[in-house]
Amino acid sequence: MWSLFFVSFGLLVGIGAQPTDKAAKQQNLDWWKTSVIYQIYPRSFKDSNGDGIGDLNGITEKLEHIKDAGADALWLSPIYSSPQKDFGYDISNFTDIAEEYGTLDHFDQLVAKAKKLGVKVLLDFVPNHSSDEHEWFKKSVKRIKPYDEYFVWRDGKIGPKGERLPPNNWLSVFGKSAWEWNEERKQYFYHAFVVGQPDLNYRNPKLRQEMEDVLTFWMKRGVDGFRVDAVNHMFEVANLRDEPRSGKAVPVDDYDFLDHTYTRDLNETYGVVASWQKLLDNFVAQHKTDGKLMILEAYTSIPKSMQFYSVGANPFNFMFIADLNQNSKAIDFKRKIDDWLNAIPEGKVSNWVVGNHDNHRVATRYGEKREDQLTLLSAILPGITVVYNGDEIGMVDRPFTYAETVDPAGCNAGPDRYHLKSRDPERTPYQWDATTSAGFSTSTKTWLPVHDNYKTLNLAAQKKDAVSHYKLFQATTKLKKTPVIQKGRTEVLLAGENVLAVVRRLSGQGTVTLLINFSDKPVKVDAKGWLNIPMKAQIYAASVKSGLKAGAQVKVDDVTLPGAASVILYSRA
Ligand SMILES: *[C@@H]1O[C@H](CO)[C@@H](O)[C@H](O)[C@H]1NC(C)=O
Ligand SMILES: *[C@@H]1O[C@H](CO)[C@@H](O)[C@H](O)[C@H]1NC(C)=O
Ligand SMILES: CC(=O)N[C@H]1CO[C@H](CO)[C@@H](O)[C@@H]1O
Ligand SMILES: [Ca+2]
Ligand SMILES: [Ca+2]
Repeated sequence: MWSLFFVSFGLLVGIGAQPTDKAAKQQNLDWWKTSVIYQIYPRSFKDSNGDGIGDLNGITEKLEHIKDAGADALWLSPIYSSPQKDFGYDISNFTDIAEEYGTLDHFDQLVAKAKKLGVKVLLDFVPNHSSDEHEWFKKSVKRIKPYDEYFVWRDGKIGPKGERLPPNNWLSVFGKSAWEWNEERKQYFYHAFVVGQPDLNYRNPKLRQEMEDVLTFWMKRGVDGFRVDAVNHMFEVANLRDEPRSGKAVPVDDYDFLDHTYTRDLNETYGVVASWQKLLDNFVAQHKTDGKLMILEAYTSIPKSMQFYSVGANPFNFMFIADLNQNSKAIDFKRKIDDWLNAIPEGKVSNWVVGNHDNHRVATRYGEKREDQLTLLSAILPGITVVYNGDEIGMVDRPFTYAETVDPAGCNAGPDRYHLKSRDPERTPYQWDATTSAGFSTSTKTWLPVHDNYKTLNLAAQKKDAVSHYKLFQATTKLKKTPVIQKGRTEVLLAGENVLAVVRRLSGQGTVTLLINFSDKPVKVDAKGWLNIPMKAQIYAASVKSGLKAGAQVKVDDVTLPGAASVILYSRA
């Protein structure tokens, strides 16, 4: 049924999908418009040499999987030289590879194979901070010019008893003061994240030039763009004002104790982002390459996100992580999606982040019954889908004890609260098959333990099963390549109190409709009456636990949706 259906559906793929003008064909300037970006967490993806840690050669070995899943691009979480205090987000050389991950040659081989497969490669760019083991920081400590000004240094305050105190009350994202005393320089340095991640000083023009050179270095090595880490943390106010209390009931050294009005979302950020975008665009113009994508991580409000579009960049849309969850109702989804789509400036591309390495896995956040909901929703909505490795097979969080915890966010929170902060549960090794360490490593000792459900939950098994999360994922990536999804009109509607509907229509190309049942009980939907979609429709794809079969004909004015089910219908008209 599946393959038959794909044959007929496949006929539609490609109609109108070819760029008409010749120049656009040679230089694909906005290849990301309806793409699927697949995030790889290198430490946990594939270990090629049996040391229990994922590496570049492991990724290269498995690149066909990205292609097979139907993703257009991969984004690598940091692979740079690093003492790994924050697992790669503490970088000691922005233009070299971490020893345990491989070498620049291995990187070049990875990029070459990806290009051959037609998969774009995005890197994680981490501008806010370096590692305290970076040469710049070592020189900054010694006040060697020009490095002395590369970081955010301040004198301490003198307390009532003559004791030394940090310059102000600012807190680190991972808890406790954001200031660390340096005995050699006799000053405090600011670190928004862990102590080993001193913040870079973007008020220094030389530092800004260095970071632009980093972007150019990687573009010359063939990367297709960057995912920019923690961009809204780039600037802090120069006058170091204390931040106000949030009023939240959390410990005084918890990040959420304060409102971060002076250390986040400063408007100087947009100027720097604009200069990077220009650098990328100039590179593309000069070297006649495909477009370079810059996509920004900023957990912030819609207006502040939209401001990034106005300087030519793309902000991540985190609504499925930050604003919505398994308790949200159909109307909550509709409102949030409408807010975002209505705010996006004309001609800009939206994106939908399903999961990442900083948040619980989507299958855990949304629960067993609803775990496919976001796969279908992100596929039908216009724009880019961003998925985290393992989500395509429905991997779930692994519970950790405090003793097993290695993530600094968890360790800093202590034994009573680590489970609220730790990101280890969503970072366990990828489950390839039922062999040793889930096929991730030949070693039984891996940097994080493998989830013990790997014998049944793994990619190899899901490729064999007639119905699986993986098969469903593949169906949705195919769907994204159809003209109706690439160009069709979008309507986000309710079809009764508990049913969210997304309808995409393109004249002559058909109608694609997603229905999500937000109640756990079956509901009957008159999709004809509520949504005015054509009477003749079939099921294109449905959530795994729904029991609905792809290819089955549907009576559109009388659809029965099983409890918690999500289903995509396709009509030719
Ligand atoms: C970083 O690595 C590069 C190799 O790409 C090397 O040439 C350079 O000297 C290193 N820089 C620092 C500051 O250690
Ligand atoms: C940032 O905001 C301040 C105060 O609102 C304003 O004076 C300044 O011009 C703004 N800077 C930029 C780069 O927009
Ligand atoms: C989603 C994401 O990549 N978050 C990162 C933000 O930055 C901090 C510090 O670099 C990392 O710890 C997070 O993983
Ligand atoms: Ca390894
Ligand atoms: Ca900063």
